[in-house]
Amino acid sequence: MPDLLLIGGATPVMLDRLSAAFTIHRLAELPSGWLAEHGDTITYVATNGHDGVRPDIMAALPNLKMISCYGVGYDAIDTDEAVKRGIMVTHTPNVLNAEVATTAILLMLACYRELLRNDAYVRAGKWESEGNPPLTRSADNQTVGILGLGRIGQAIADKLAPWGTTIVYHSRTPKDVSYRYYDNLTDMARDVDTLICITPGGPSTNKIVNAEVMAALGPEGTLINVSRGSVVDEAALIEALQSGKLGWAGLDVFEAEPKVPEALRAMPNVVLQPHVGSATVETRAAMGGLTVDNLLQHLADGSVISPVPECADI
Ligand code: NAP
Ligand code: 8YV
Repeated sequence: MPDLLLIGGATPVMLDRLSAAFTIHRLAELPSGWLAEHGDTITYVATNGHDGVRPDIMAALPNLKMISCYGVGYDAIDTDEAVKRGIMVTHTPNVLNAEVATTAILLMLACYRELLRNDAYVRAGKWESEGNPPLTRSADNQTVGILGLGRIGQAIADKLAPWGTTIVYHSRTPKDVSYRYYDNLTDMARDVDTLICITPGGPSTNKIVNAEVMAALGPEGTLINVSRGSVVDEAALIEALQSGKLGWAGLDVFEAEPKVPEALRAMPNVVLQPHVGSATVETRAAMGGLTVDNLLQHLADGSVISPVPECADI
């Protein structure tokens, strides 16, 4: 059986299916020096969007044929190097669109309706002792700017329709949709109530949500980030929230996960989630299924189901 390097975890179902076709080597359990000695035996890698494949590991696998990523974002995998070496990279698009869209909207609604504040209010017995809490803002009939109107961005737009939301968007190229397109992110931020980030990570989006964009969003504005922590300038975000230049933030992703700055953890106008955009039993089962299907199909006939665009011609 071919040798597969498993980076990070896998569900029991994934492991059952993989172990029927591959000899699995778990990176976390390998003795030191194993890769230097036996790296040439590894032809397949299964990893995830967070761990990706470190450059030193990629370099230690001279006969690698394929990397299957459990997740749609693959910014932690060097696809230039993969293409150069003829290594196929696959990911899990579409099967998580609806779940991540729900997470984005969950964060938005929690900010608007002060879900955490009101929950704490009831738990602390303040409803009984102090009466009703202050009013919140309505999430209905807002203008929402989507940064990255791709597969998940469109699912967010679709799911926001019942809230009477006006959708606008920014990406590098306009899409074939009826929503207003902005070619400038700051201009869009100025015109919206909420900005939802759902682009890929990587160099082209690094800190594109900067101090200027947050100031344009303004004191009544809400920033939701379900993309990658690298997309938002976290230091600028903390400053904007502390100074009142930005009103609220709902965050699923952070610059140095799982580390979350104490300043963010202390703020009442911030809702925090531990990168769980796709983390339901149902959606993770679908992601795991596609991750394994790609590997088994490649093993059977050299083809795959969902290559990353850079590897489509390999
Ligand atoms: P997608 O279909 O490829 O959509 C990405 C969108 O971002 C496209 O509209 C693209 O349009 C735009 N974009 C790319 N680079 C940009 C740039 N430099 N500036 C502005 N817009 C840019 O991807 P998807 O399937 O929707 O997934 C998007 C990302 O969500 C993933 O890559 C991942 O990082 C993140 N994600 C997070 C979670 C979570 O758990 N929080 C779960 C799943 C995915 P143009 O090419 O025209 O710019
Ligand atoms: C996963 C994600 O949590 O798909 C992505 O890009 O960020 C999430 O769905 C991640 O890939 C698992 O590590």
